[in-house]
Amino acid sequence: MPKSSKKEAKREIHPDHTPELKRVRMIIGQMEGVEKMIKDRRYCPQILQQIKAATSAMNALKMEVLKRHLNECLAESVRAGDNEKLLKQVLEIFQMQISK
Ligand SMILES: [Cu+2]
Repeated sequence: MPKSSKKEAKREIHPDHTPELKRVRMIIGQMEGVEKMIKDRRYCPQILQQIKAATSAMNALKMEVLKRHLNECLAESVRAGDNEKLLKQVLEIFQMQISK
């Protein structure tokens, strides 16, 4: 995220992502499961399966946060007719997808 964008993000009011906390807690539980499996010296593919499940849950979480951002933040720019801000927001999303 560019420096000016970070400052901008701090000043603005953002959507409530509290509904996503359920998924966050589920992922934490899955990762604690991975930790336990590693400590218990479980069979590698079983650990990989658990990591795969957590990765799927992370992707679902990512989609929910993105969906809310599109439906609320970008929609607000559309309503306000602020095309410059809208383009910045769209570009920011694309940059996140490209840079890993
Ligand atoms: Cu947003």
